[in-house]
Formats: sequence, structure tokens, C-alpha cells
Amino acid sequence: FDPNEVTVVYILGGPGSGKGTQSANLVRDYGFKHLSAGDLLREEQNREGSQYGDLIKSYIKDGLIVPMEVTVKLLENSMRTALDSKDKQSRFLIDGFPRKMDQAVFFEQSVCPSKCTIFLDAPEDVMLERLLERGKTSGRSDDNEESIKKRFKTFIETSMPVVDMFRQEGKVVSVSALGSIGEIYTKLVEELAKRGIS
Ligand code: UP5
Ligand code: MG
Repeated sequence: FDPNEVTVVYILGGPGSGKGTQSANLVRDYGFKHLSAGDLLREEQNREGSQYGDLIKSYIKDGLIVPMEVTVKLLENSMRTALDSKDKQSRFLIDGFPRKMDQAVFFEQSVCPSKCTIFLDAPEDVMLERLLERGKTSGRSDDNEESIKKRFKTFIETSMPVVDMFRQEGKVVSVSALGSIGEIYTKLVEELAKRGIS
């Protein structure tokens, strides 16, 4: 994709930090097309005839990162579909990706370089509480204490290095993800405005 035609913003943060929740606000106000890597993987897992269904299922349950070929292909397909659609959507908010160094390097070099990364910063106890609460009704196979602990471990060991790399490149907009949904969003809008994103 040509970065002159396509804008990519990543939204990253630990499990339960509020990526999906804040993405909905950003879509409403900034006209982004929201692409959640996790949602795309769950959809593919449930798609009849998918050759990756069982693989995705076991990786998600164990909080591990699905091999990037699968995820990148799903993202590229969604971007292509959105670009070719009637309203030619070309501003993408990519939620929960890249979360491993190889994905980050590949996507930046071979798919499309990102404009910036929104990082939602929340402590584990807060994220755990949110996810256990959501787990009562979400039906997500990874919203249980055992899987959540594994997701936290993967986040620290595998995903934070990606955020740190983007931070060194000066491309991270970091926002504390404590407080109410509205309070967090207000701070996020302020930080984006400082970067000239409106
Ligand atoms: N909530 C949100 N904000 C709140 C607030 N301020 N106060 C109180 N409650 C708040 O929020 C989580 C819950 O908290 C919700 O109930 C919400 O109402 C409440 P949400 O917005 O859903 O948080 P989010 O950060 O999106 O949490 P999510 O669980 O989706 O994060 P994960 O990163 O764990 O999940 P994701 O779907 O991105 O990935 C799942 C798995 O897919 C990964 O573990 C991995 O196995 C796999 N995956 C890959 O392999 N590769 C990828 O590239 C991406 C995913
Ligand atoms: Mg999410």
C-alpha cells in the first residue's frame, strides 16, 4: 500500500487496556476504519473451511501470537476490501497489531509504514479486573484467569519490545488507561492534537 494514499495508526496496550473501547470512539470522531487483529483472527477461526481454525484456537487460548503470515494476510485483505469499497476508506486504525517484532518489521517494510502508535498504559490488576468482569458474558475462550495470565506474560515479553522500538523512533502517543472511558478518551484526543492528528 502506498503511504501517500493510506494512513495506518496502530493502537496497542495490554489485554484489557481498552483498545477496542477507545477504537470505537476514534472511529466515530476521526473516520478511521477499525481493524482489530484479534477480531479478524476470531472470525477466521469460526469461518467454515478455514485451514487455520484449529491453529488459531489453540494460540488464542494460550495467549500466544499466531504466526504472522496468517494475521498479516487477514489485515491486508481487509485493507484491500475497504480501499476498493464505494467509500474508499483509506485511514486504518489497526488494533492489537503488531505485537511481535517480526510482525512489526515486516508490516512496516512490506505492507505500509505507520504514522504513529497509540499506547494505552494500564497496570495488570486493573486489566485483570476488567477482563474477568467481561469474561462473565463475553464467551471469549481467553477471558479466564489462566489464559489472562498467559496473555500478560506474552504482552510483557513479546509485545512491549515493539512499543519500545516505536517509542525510540518517536512514534508513540502514550496515554494512561486509568479512569473512566470518557476521561481516557479526552486525554487521548489532546495527545493526538499535539501530534497534528485531528
Ligand atoms: N473497559 C474498557 N475501558 C474501561 C474503563 N476505562 N473503565 C472500566 N472498564 C473499561 O476492554 C476490556 C473490558 O474493559 C471491556 O469489558 C470494556 O468494556 C472494559 P477492551 O476495550 O475490550 O480492551 P482491549 O484492550 O481491546 O482488550 P482485549 O481483551 O481485546 O485485548 P487483547 O489484546 O488481549 O485481545 P486481542 O483480541 O487483541 O487478541 C487476542 C488474542 O489474539 C491474543 O492473545 C493472541 O493470541 C491473538 N493475536 C495474535 O496472535 N496476533 C495479533 O496480531 C493479534 C492477536
Ligand atoms: Mg480488543
